[in-house]
Amino acid sequence: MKIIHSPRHLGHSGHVELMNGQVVPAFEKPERVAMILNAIGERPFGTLIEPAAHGLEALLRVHDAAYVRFLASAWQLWLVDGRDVPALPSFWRAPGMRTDIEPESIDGKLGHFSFDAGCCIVAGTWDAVQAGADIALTGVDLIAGGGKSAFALCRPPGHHAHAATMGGYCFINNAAVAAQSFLDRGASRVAILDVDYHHGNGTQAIFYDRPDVLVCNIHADPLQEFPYFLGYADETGSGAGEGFNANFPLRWGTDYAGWGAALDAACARVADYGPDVVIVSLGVDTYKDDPISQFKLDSPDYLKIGARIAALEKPTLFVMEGGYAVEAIGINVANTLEGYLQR
Ligand code: Q9C
Ligand code: ZN
Repeated sequence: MKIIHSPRHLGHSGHVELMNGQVVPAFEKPERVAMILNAIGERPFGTLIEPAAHGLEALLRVHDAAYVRFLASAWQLWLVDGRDVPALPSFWRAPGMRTDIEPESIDGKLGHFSFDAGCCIVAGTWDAVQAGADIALTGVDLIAGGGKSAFALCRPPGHHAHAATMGGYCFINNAAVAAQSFLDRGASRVAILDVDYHHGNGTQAIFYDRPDVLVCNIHADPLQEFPYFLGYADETGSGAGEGFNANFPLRWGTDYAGWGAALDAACARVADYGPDVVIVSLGVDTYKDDPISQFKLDSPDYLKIGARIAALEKPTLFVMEGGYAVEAIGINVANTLEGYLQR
């Protein structure tokens, strides 16, 4: 399996986030990728490759032009306002306020284009985000060219990002960009299977009214967990997309018995759909010792996840999302890929 990686992710490093009423060091940090590379390097997995540059065209198929313009310019605008610490949003609209105006002020723009304070922006953020999208698109190249599988080692993650909104550590929705790119290259049906602990609200929203992308999400119940305001079981798609979104919310404390049953149900939906390609939004924050999560999966369980996905017998692009137990993230990712390859 080709592993697509770029050191440019190192340019993005959020300094802090808010948790339990406190400012704490960011959980989404560069060490995550280093640990994954270490674990993969210890197994006979195939080759590490660098992404090819793809430009912004494919991003603009999924994201609003004004949002992409904002991401590309936010750090410079923040500096112009005299600050030299990382940028962070802290103002959001309430229902009833104006949504049609992008403020001039960088603080207003940060709120306009975000839904939480989970996305720090530093000097290297936009470059890292572009590299991440190039990584996903290089994975599309490999599979569109006849490859059976690939692993897009994206960082920062993407599945919380909407068409014009960052949040949950995510800026550009790498999985959504890849899905649209498969369609643009001739695929007629793409399935996205999101196994990250958190609901992939951005991915769901981007494809919610469309039948050409099936989105299946297995995640912590939003009654209990971020992103709170999307990811419920009654969200099944709208209009032409009705029936092409499936959510499997699970309560805190779920172990592999419960989680694996949801994976079987989600995989049955994917198989029924008959996609040309499967994109796996691969988060391993379902792990028992994840510092911000409440599921109970153990490292050997990820071998089973990989094997279950392989049983779909579809070309498969794995796209990295979350996972914050740095000491185990590499083993858990490598186990997923090994389970997939060994079936
Ligand atoms: N400060 C992904 O896994 N914050 N994003 C939770 C802790 C949001 C996770 C509270 C977590 C976002 C890609
Ligand atoms: Zn997550």
